[in-house]
Amino acid sequence: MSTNPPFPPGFLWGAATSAYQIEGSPLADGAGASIWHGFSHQPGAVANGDTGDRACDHYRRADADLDFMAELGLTAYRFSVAWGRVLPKGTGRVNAKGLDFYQRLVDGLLERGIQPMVTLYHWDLPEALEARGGWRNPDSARWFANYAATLFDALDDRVGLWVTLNEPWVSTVLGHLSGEHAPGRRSLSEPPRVAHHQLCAHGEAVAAYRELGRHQIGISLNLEPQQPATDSPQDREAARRRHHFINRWFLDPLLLGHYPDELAAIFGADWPRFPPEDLQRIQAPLDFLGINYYSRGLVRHDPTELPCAARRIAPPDRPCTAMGWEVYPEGLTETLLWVKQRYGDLPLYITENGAAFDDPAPVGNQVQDPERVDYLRTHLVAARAAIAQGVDLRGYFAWSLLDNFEWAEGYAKRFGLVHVDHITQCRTLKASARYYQALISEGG
Ligand code: IFM
Repeated sequence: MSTNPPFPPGFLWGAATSAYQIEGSPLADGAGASIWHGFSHQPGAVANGDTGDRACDHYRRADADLDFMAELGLTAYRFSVAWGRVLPKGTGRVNAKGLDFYQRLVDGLLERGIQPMVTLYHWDLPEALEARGGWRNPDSARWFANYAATLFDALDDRVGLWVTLNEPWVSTVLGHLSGEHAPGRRSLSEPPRVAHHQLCAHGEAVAAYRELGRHQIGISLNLEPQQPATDSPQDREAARRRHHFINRWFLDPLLLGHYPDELAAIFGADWPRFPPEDLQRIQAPLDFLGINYYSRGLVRHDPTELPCAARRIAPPDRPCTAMGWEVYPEGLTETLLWVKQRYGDLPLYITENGAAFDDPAPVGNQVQDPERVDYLRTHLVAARAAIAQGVDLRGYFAWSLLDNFEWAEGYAKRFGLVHVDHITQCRTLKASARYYQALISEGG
């Protein structure tokens, strides 16, 4: 039995989702298409040819899903807004019907005593903006801040927690370097600018929030400790490079006001000189930091794997999820402590943590997913260990509420607490949902 103290009073017990992954009906009620709509319709872009056209049909079943959240006893729910539902062209005219969907969602949460945490951008840039250069265009910062202001105006009277961007590292690297995600670009020179413009967009949105908003705003980043696969100096160096690339690329400018010098070495001639006034905007004080934690990186030196010459490998003889990611709960404690030690005492939320497993089909209204129960349990123990060592952790959001559209993997990978039959749309609470429900009811 653990001797760590319990979770602090007011700790948020949440689950998270994102718009394109669950909503379906991507063009309904006047919404403008997103880059993920276009990308997923390209042959071969997504496993099995899956698209978000139906997803979990949440756009039409939100009320029923709200009831599931209430049944689980969630005290918070993190969802994202589809930019193109609110501004079909990305800028300009507001689509009242799209905005209304989120108004009703927020009201439905509050009626059930669930606090909304709203993410403004979870990778679904309007296609109309991609046609204008997307995140490669420096104007994207202004586009985003105007969109953010529309939502602050409409919802800040009821929304207490805002997240500007979700995992900008992923949308930069998978979207513009490896091409595995929308908009499917493969370039070594674009990512530094794409990342910088997303950071400027974040900074401008925070500035807009300080004028218009009354609550709290932060950003969610994917973080993972990087460890060498062997003791060789080459692998140790590779792990260090990957650490700068993944963990410091966004955090250093956000919290220290400059990029790590190592990035210039990693990107070489592709690393631009950025205006100092941009870095000032990016460093706008945050109310909290959201951490998305899944695994660690076990790293091998590999000169073919650019830009870091480092490859993440699947560890032999260690449990892995269906994504091939090692189950490594101690990395969550390490990550939380590293953030505290390097960047100081910022309030933190775990805005995503969870695992895909090949769950069995429901039998008699039950889905047995013991590996996910264990994953949640061990990661919550790891979170509690960090709290015991002084980390100001304010909440935990399981990824994900529902089995959903796992980007390039389509529907094959299931992360949900709630099983979704993607043909009938029938929902079934998994054993992990029951576990989480019991845990919440006992205050953790
Ligand atoms: O499904 C994603 C989510 O959209 C962002 N964070 C990681 C999850 C699992 O891959």
